[in-house]
Amino acid sequence: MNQLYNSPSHLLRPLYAVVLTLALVLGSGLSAPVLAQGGCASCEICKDPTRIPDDPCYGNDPVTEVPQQVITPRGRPAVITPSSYPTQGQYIWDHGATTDSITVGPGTYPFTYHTSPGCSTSDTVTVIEVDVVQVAVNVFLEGPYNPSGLMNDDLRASGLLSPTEPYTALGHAFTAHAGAAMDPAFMGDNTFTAPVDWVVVELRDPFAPNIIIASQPAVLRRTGEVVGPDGQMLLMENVLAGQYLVAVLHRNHLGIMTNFPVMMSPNSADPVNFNSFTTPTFGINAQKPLPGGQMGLATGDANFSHSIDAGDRSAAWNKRNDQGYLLQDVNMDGVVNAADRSLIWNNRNRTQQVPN
Ligand SMILES: [Ca+2]
Ligand SMILES: [Ca+2]
Repeated sequence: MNQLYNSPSHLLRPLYAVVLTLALVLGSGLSAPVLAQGGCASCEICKDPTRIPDDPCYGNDPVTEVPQQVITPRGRPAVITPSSYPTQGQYIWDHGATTDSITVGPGTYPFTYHTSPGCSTSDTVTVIEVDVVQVAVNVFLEGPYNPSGLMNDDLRASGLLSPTEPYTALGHAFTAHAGAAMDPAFMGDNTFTAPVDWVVVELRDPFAPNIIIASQPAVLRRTGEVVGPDGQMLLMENVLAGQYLVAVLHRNHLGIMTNFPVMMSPNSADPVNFNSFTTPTFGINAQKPLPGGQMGLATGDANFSHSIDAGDRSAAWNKRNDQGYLLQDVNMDGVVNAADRSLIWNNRNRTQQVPN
């Protein structure tokens, strides 16, 4: 008994006592599993010290993290890869797979994650198919446009770029992915493909251009390429293959829309190059010529009202010298100053040509 009381790990004492009592009460026939799992000596192996650092015996359950629901384009299997702690266990899926990662179609997939000695935890993933179409759009923003042919990414480089889409907070309603967050690896891209800002992409009815079929947040790269928040090809959800008008909106530039229907399907999309002066756009004088023969969205809508007027100049004046991710920073360099007010003045009286 002296040895036990002198143990440096005095936290173990009560559990040893429980184990000893259980062993005496249950006898040899039932005791083995309880003894194997009941003490800290074993559950220490299973518990996750980074999550429950103060609990000396969190329990026998390993921790797994997996999305409850995975949405996949129709006809394309989803790859499901749970993460787990500790990592040296084994996945056993109810449908028979024993690999960590599974590639499956729509359905419900329960699994159990086992670690030694006899610790396990269970969870379920549901895979749902949705109809998607690919969207391939290129567009430049006048504000951050650099005559080199790329847009500047000062907001990202200064750590000011919003990690989540800003449009829901501005009152814009999306049909999918409201509140989307940018993939951290994509946000860390500091090359010529780095993210510049969030945009809104809409698909509209070619016979009724004011009717929005789909609206999702997307991200603009320095090259002008519009991609999903994960940096991959933009997929618009709950849309059947067909022809749609394509619109791109931005929080402080005037949005733009094609003047022709664009064919798109789950596996392909006709590219829309808004940065080319040969691409017809809806309305009159919808874009601005930029240096180097490119076209771009006109900047200066400092209050997201879809027109540029005295209200924008006042907004920028009222925020002068403020730094941050701000509507009034219409050249998107991270600060509101005279350069922004000058751009707003130059584009005064312009109105967005995308129909309401
Ligand atoms: Ca405005
Ligand atoms: Ca600025």
